[in-house]
Amino acid sequence: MSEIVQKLLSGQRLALSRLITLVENGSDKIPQYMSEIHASLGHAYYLGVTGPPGAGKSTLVNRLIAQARSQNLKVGVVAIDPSSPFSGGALLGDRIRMQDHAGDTSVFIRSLATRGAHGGLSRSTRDVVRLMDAFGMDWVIIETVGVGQTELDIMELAHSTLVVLTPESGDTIQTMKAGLLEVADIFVVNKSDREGADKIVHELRAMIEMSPSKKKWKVPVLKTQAFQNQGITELVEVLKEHRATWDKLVSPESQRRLRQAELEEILQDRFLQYFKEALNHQSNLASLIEPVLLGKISAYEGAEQVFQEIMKSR
Ligand SMILES: Nc1nc2c(ncn2[C@@H]2O[C@H](COP(=O)(O)OP(=O)(O)OP(=O)(O)O)[C@@H](O)[C@H]2O)c(=O)[nH]1
Ligand SMILES: [Mg+2]
Repeated sequence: MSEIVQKLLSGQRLALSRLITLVENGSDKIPQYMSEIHASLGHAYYLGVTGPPGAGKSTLVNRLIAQARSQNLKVGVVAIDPSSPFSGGALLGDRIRMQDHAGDTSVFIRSLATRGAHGGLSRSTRDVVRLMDAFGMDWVIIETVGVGQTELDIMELAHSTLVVLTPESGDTIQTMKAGLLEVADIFVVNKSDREGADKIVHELRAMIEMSPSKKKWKVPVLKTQAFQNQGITELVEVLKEHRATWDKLVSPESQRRLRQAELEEILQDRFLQYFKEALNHQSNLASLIEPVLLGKISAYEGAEQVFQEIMKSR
């Protein structure tokens, strides 16, 4: 086993930090490291927190960290901004309002920058979350901004997903209906000190009632005021309940599907990488794609010829 992974498994923060940087930079060592930590996974509770910009997600996460710490649990946080994958960590730093826990060695907060990471944001996030799990975190919280497809993909990773909305989120709810229902295990209407909170709560409950979901879990809708620490203990209770029922909610088939999807994604990348390397070394491949680059034949035709050529030469 690599030295850095040994250090990670023995709880050294510097190793965790370095490994996350390697994920961000798309290091070719990562597949090996992920394989090495595989047997150490499965301890942590993965909690996804998503919702529109400024809804109060980080403030809420800050409160959740405090709750977890009061039970002496170790917490890792990954904050992601899919809308600006090239912004790096600096800008993201501003988004994080979890400074209360900056000096706590049982809390590790990291904004995820994804410069050059292959396989996209959801893969990098998955790897970072697993590193935190292997490190020994009891909770790993994943904060993403937005409620689009990227967030949905990322949230597949979580045991429980919180969708944080505010009294101003009426339009989001109307336009995102199906997506929100698909992703949310729990709705939180934060900033409930503001006018219109009850209206949003009713809208969400009506939407949940009407959805033909076969879920064994009735999605709760809670009100919070994260900045005042209101509604947080209730939220933690609901999270515990969801976690406790999780085994019954998630079928082995859906777990298999997720793993298969991950496998296919990795294989797809491997094949693409193989093709790109082959292109550099085999001039016959370069001449096969030239007509595509010139626009003379379709990309389909060129791809088929390349595929046949690669298969033949193996
Ligand atoms: N009125 C009110 N303001 C709140 C509440 N919770 C958080 N805020 C404020 O809302 C603003 C945004 O909070 P954040 O926690 O940064 O929100 P966020 O969803 O993480 O924001 P992004 O990560 O930038 O999308 C801050 O000024 C908070 O102080 C609340 O319950 N009521
Ligand atoms: Mg935030």
